[in-house]
Amino acid sequence: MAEITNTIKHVASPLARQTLQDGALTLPVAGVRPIRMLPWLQVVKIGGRSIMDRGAEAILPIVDEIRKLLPEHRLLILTGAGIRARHLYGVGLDLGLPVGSLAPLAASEAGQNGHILASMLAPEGVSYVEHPTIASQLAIHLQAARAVVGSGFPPYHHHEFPTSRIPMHRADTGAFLLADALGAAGLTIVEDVDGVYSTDPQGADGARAEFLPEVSAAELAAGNGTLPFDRALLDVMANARHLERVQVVNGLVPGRLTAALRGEHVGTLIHTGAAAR
Ligand code: GWN
Ligand code: ATP
Repeated sequence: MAEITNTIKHVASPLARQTLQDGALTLPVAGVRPIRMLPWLQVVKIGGRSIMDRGAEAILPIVDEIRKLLPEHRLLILTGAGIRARHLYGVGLDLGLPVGSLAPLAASEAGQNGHILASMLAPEGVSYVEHPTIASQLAIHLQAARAVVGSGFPPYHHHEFPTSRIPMHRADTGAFLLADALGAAGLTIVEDVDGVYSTDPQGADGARAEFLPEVSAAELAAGNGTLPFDRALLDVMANARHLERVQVVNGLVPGRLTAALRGEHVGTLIHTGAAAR
């Protein structure tokens, strides 16, 4: 309802008379927990380099596992970009392309992996859905099918942060942003290692890598070692609204994804900032 004050016409709103820059003023209105839009949804991120790039040897068993999972869960499966994006970064950086030009090019490789995975699951009624469809028509697609596949990359494009010359918001970050925004039941990140270790188990110091069955995003952020996912994911996890934890599992071991979706602890559980809220 409109009201007249000092000849200025205001629209009644709890935020009408204050700056949006002051967090203390907006907190009573903006600090409440958002609704869970798709509380029954399980989001699964499939590694581009760790799973898709291995071809049939890794993709066929995971397709078989997902096929068997469909009666139990409704899934949003998001793919990473893999080796083609790494080649693209190499060529693009050599030419001096800015990060905002590299981001959509790399994103399209994540999309290609999604198209491949969706084709393999097509007999089960699974399709690739485009970013705009994920944004506004996911619910109806998941009423028609038990699962859909999409690109894990967030569509930042030319708005990608210039913090690094390699796009910092890649498929792991994109998958978490979506899962948390949708209020999904969970996010499982599928890799080619059993979970998160103290150091890269496949790196030069691999022999002394210790497995971390459970860790917080804050603890990982405090270190500066390598991770099996985008470092930007830790910043996003710190501000999570719904997802209290994420599990990183080994997709090369049959049954791990199935167990994780059933709530079993079979990889590394990472606790987010939402757990403390
Ligand atoms: O092209 O594989 O969506 O779902 O980030 O933008 O670079 O686009 O620039 O709906 O909008 O290549 O064309 O491509 O992967 O992202 O898509 O086939 O505008 O369905 O047209 O936000 O798929 O693609 O790469 O995801 O990650 O046409 Mo692709 Mo991706 Mo398709 Mo999508 Mo980007 Mo669209 Mo988009 Mo672009
Ligand atoms: P994308 O989807 O972006 O293509 P991906 O998620 O499939 O990529 P990587 O980004 O290569 O794959 O991440 C997985 C790799 O990270 C593992 O194969 C492992 O060797 C490496 N890694 C680095 N640091 C760690 C760590 N601390 N713990 C576990 N693995 C690590």
